Amino acid sequence: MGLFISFEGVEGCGKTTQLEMLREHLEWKGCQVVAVREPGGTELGEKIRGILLNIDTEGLAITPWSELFLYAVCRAQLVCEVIKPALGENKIVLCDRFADSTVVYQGYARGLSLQAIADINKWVTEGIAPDITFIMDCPPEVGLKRAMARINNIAEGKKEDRFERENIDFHKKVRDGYLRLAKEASTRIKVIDGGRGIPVIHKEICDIIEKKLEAMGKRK
Ligand code: T5A
Repeated sequence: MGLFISFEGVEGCGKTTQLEMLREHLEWKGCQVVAVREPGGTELGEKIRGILLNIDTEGLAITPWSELFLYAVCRAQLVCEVIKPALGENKIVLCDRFADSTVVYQGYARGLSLQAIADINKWVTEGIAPDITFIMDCPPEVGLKRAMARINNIAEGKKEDRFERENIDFHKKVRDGYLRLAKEASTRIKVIDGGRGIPVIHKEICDIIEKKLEAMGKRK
């Protein structure tokens, strides 16, 4: 089997930046890499992503349980269509958010049943879990500031998404939820200080992955 790595954290914590840098590094080393994001990564998932994140669908009044199941649909499709086959072909899968996001956002922050979320995740992931998860940890205020600065810088018409509009208490619950998960699964989850410069964080992540690949006897 290949290697499954997920990136998690609060809005604007820098996980997409680090995932792309790791992808480039691994491809430069000659590894076969598949990079995907949640929600999304499949045709169906990208369509549902539009519903879940687009501020223009606010009028739909998506309930917390509906939200949970929409994320679950995206995950089921992504696992079956992309992640499982890629791991079966011995590839390295980099995933921008995965099941932990549902535990933290819909569980700890929205307050839905953690047991129900665990059960749903078990079904839709077909038992596949990341080998390593990087939580890019930073105060939500820092992440939201970065996310807003990016919105102000790019294409006209790009707006904040439904989650970026949540109040600061919601985002604090998300961060606390991640740190709690990290304590519960300390072997799999690596908490990375995301408040530092981009290159320093990249080096720390590469060092961890190099060690993992060495241990797996896959160093190229
Ligand atoms: N969600 C998702 C759920 O509620 N349940 C679920 O089950 C799942 C899967 C996804 C949303 O869906 C929710 C969580 C999310 O709210 P999204 O658009 O994918 O929405 O949003 P995010 O995952 O939060 O991704 P973002 O793109 O907003 O943020 P990232 O990936 O954390 O940050 P990144 O790398 O894009 O960087 C943001 C900005 O900061 C700069 C970058 O250059 C960029 O401009 N930056 C830094 N600046 C200074 N120092 C650093 N170290 C920096 N790193 C990056």
